Amino acid sequence: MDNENRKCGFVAIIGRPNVGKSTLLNTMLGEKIAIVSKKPQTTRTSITGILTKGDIQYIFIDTPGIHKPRTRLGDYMIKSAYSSISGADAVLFVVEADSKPSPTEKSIIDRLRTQKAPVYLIINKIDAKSKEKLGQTILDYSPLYDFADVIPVSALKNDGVDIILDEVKNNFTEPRFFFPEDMITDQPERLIAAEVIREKILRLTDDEIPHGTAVTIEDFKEKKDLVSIRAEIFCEKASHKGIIIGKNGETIKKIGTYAREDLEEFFGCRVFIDLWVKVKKNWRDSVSAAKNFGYFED
Ligand SMILES: Nc1nc2c(ncn2[C@@H]2O[C@H](COP(=O)(O)OP(=O)(O)OP(=O)(O)O)[C@@H](O)[C@H]2O)c(=O)[nH]1
Ligand SMILES: [Mg+2]
Repeated sequence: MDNENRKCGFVAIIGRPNVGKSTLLNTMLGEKIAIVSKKPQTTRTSITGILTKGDIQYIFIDTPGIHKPRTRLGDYMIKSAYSSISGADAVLFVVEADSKPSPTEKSIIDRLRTQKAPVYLIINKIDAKSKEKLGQTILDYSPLYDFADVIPVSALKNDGVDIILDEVKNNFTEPRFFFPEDMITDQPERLIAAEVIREKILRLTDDEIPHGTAVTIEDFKEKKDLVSIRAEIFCEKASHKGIIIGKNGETIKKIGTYAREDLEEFFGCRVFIDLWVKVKKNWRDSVSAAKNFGYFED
């Protein structure tokens, strides 16, 4: 094999919550590794997605949306997002096609000034916004930073996303691959299972509950053609527990069924999921509890 022309590079994806960063990552990879929801602050940790195309290996870092943190978990999410910019070969700054730059976006831009990697302004959700709004967004953002390029896309409809791949690779200098060619993420399978279950909770319950939810995998067994998972869902209040379980256990049943369907596709085999719901008050502000859920590093 001729490895001479190989190049790889790190690409950080950053932006306010809910602009479509994780959707963009999944679309670029052609595979769903990051959970997505209508609710802001879906992504909690930085997630690595790997795409190898011919001689080029892209290592994407999807980050939690930048917001004003109100809990220790929130603090950790912001730290995690910003730390993935350092060392990146390129940064994708994702905004929506109809948004005026908010104070959050301006603070992200200030942060970007302190680093050297080229920043691409990715204007997402063009499928849902008018051309005028897109034009206005370009006018609003362009003066704020010396962007390497401005790329309008629809992450959802896979429109314009190839342009990102074509452009960012020009910044790659590392003459090798960091990961095996068939690897798509460095996330352990257990973590993916926990995240998929958390995504279904976000989808099936109302606003208040999801942010106080964590999922741990207590048992993960791989047999011949079956993955057997026992997971615990932690919520902050007894009333939340009732909502997650639902009338006659209907909600928890759906959470399990939808998660199983996704994970069967991801693992390529049958999956069995056993779900338990527990209450743990204020875990988002407790360092020890949040550490247990895998959110803080030491
Ligand atoms: N119409 C439209 N919706 C999109 C597009 N990309 C993402 N969305 C939707 O926007 C919502 C948020 O998407 P996510 O990918 O979870 O956003 P995120 O930026 O990762 O959010 P956080 O993890 O909370 O920071 C979801 O409902 C997506 O389906 C797009 O190109 N067009
Ligand atoms: Mg996300």
